[in-house]
Amino acid sequence: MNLVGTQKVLVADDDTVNRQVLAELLKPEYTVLLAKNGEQALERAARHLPDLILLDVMMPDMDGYQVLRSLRADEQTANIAVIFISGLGRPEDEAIGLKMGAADYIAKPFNETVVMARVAMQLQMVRQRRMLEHLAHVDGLTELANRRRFDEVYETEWQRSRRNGRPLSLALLDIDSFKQYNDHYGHPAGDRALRAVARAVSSGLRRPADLAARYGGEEVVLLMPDTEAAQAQQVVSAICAAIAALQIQHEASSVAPMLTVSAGGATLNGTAEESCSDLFCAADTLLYQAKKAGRNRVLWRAAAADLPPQSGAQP
Ligand code: GH3
Ligand code: MG
Repeated sequence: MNLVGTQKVLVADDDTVNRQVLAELLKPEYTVLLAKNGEQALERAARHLPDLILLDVMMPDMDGYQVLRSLRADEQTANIAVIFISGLGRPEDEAIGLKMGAADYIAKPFNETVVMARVAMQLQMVRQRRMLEHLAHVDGLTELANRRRFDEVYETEWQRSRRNGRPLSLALLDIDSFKQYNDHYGHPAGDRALRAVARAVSSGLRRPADLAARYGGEEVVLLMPDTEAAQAQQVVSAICAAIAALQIQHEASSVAPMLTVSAGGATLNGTAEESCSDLFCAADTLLYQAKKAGRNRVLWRAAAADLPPQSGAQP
């Protein structure tokens, strides 16, 4: 997500001079991409996902209105902000553009200072919207994804797995004797430990599509699309071992002298008749069993037979 760094502006205009003038104007502050017709605009928009498009209304073959409709029809480009730039200066034309969902409308011949001011304002709004979306999806303490984000992604990934028959692995990870940790070291130390655990979890994930979310107080859920049970179990075991290797002292633990975690996991075999809540419950049951069996271990349903029983650090 582009929360920091230079924002990208795509200028789509069939007139070479207009394109050049706008490009020169914007270049000192933004990364500028150019398109000379509607088709090119759509292609560049899909490829580069600009933050804003300055879109000429009158272009041969595909006009700006058609480009905007196509952008909105594609999930990937649907939310890109668009400012129409048009020689059609009548209020009715402006109204059409705005009704179609354009963020703004600038009449030609344009004033450079006004263009820059309007572009800056739209890009500021884009930044603010992204920041709000980001905050709505992230847990404030651990900076992992939050429960809401997990629910959204889980639903999508579960559907995808059903559609393409690929496996989907899910694990629940819970800190051992964390209540005692808080009681012994205090709540602020507990928060620091939780953040350290979250960092270890994030660094242990292998693929961009993997997701770690804070599910509850000291419980983290891991979602690994397109990952077989054996592979997922290895990833989770490595994460648990990495957490123990942090050597966060835990004198009050009945399990080990350092902070440890337990995990339960399950893999949806793409073709099996299983709902997403069944898969989640399976992982939860395995987590419960891992706790009951003494904690500091990973248990997996349908684990590959050739894997040895997994466990984290030994006391
Ligand atoms: P188990 O090994 O069975 O998981 O035992 P536990 O003590 O970890 O589990 P329990 O459910 O009894 O206690 C969870 C503790 O996690 C209690 C709660 O104070 C602590 N906790 C939950 N969220 C936070 C948090 O945000 N910060 C801190 N410091 N502690 C938290
Ligand atoms: Mg716990």
